[in-house]
Amino acid sequence: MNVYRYEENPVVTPANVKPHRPDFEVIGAFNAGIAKYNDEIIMLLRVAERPISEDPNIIKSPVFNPTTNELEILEFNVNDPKYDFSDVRMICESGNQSFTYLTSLSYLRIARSKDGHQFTIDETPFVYPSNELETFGIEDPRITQIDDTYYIYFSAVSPVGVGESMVSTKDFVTVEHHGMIFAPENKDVLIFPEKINGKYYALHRPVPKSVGEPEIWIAESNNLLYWGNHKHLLGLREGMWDSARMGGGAVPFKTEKGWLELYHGATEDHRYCMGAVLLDLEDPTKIIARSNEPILQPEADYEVEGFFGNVVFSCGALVEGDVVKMFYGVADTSMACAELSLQEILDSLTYL
Ligand code: MAN
Repeated sequence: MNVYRYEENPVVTPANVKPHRPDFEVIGAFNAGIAKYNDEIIMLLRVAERPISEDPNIIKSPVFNPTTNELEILEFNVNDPKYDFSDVRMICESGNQSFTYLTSLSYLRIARSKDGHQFTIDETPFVYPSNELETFGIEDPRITQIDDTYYIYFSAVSPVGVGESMVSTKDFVTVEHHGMIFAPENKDVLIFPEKINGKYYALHRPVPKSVGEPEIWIAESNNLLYWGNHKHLLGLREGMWDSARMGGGAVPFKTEKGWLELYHGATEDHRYCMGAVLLDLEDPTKIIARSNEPILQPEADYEVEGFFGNVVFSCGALVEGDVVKMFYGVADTSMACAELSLQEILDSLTYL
């Protein structure tokens, strides 16, 4: 697979983003949703910020309070045996794998570009936590354009779980909120850009607890808000690049051979790669072909090292003829872009 990584990579880094308040620092500008609006490429960044801590023994956790509309800053001592700080992304209770607090708060902010190489970043957040299901932040947006409306959906994180919420906009200025469309635990929703045989379709990734694995499902809807007829679509594969976790990545796009979905998979040691799956044009619940090898894996310095290294994670791509411009988050830190040939991706798949 020929992968052309932009010379400018990473195209956006935390240093390019001004914190939204003076006592905070930006630690991530990554996992961005992608759209074309007028003559611009909109990169809707997940910006992660944390309160600056003067004391290396104190970790501060920002939590949005929906009653006051303010952030509350909690403080933890790294020597407190009640808590486990071994995963930089979160604060867990000792002996418990699920997190109690996050070490940063994420919100969505717009970066704009004419050419996909040089971006300017808006001065203020675009979508910010605004309700009780978003108190720990909003993350990993995807954007599906249907006619003149852009549907933006993202992980909404709070103590009651991580679900997927949706807003929409026509101008990237005014936003309409539609509430939570997939209840916890669910992430990595991808809404197809058109109806197929009269129905909207979405990929989603529930995380079953008693039996089952975090795998990709597909659902249908008449109105984009209420989803049903859920089917299990794509499973983990032992010993392969997508053996431990997986989820949809970029919004699926139409090719002659089928709907192409660029999805992420990770191994037990949290190495995140991108691969592809081809779905039937007339019935996207049918799989035609799939990547046995990743089409993109963490190799460049900025992909291997960072806040959470060895991660390439795409939430959006633009397709122009044979060129797939895959924008992707690197190491939970910055944004990069790589160009791949659509034909090469299709040829690389293993047909079932
Ligand atoms: C995972 C990672 C983090 C994220 C939390 C909550 O641990 O994806 O980046 O903040 O989940 O969604």
